[in-house]
Amino acid sequence: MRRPSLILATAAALGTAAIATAAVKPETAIAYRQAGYTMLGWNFGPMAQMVRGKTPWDAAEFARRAERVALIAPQLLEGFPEGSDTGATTEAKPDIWKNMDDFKLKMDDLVKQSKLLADAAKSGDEARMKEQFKQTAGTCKACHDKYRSED
Ligand code: ASC
Repeated sequence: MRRPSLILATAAALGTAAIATAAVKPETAIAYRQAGYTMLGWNFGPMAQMVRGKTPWDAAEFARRAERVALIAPQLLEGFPEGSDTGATTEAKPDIWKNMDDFKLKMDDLVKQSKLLADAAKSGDEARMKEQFKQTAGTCKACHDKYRSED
């Protein structure tokens, strides 16, 4: 096999498609994505505290949490299957499903910036980590502003 990476990529794409098309109850998808965002926030919060100087800077702790964020972010999109705009209490606006291409672009921004955050964290360069944290938080905010109904 001359192109193992292509074969792996194809297998991964098919796997994702299979997961996305499997019948999932709306309430199950809502619970899944809320769990994902809870875990994202669990890790993002302490990083924000460090960036804002509310807790002491700890590069190793920041890196550990950045790695987690980069792993969680790519798992969120599949928590928004068609029909999961209702079925349980959710802050996800119906606009998500009316603008799914745009929503996917915003989710992709989060995935990319989270990856860059984990990369920056490996460098140990504090200024770079803080700047990349702000870039990543900006992608959270961009999506929330448009697609999350917050009280
Ligand atoms: C957080 C958190 C978010 C984002 C967002 C960034 O720590 O819980 O939802 O950062 O506030 O603007």
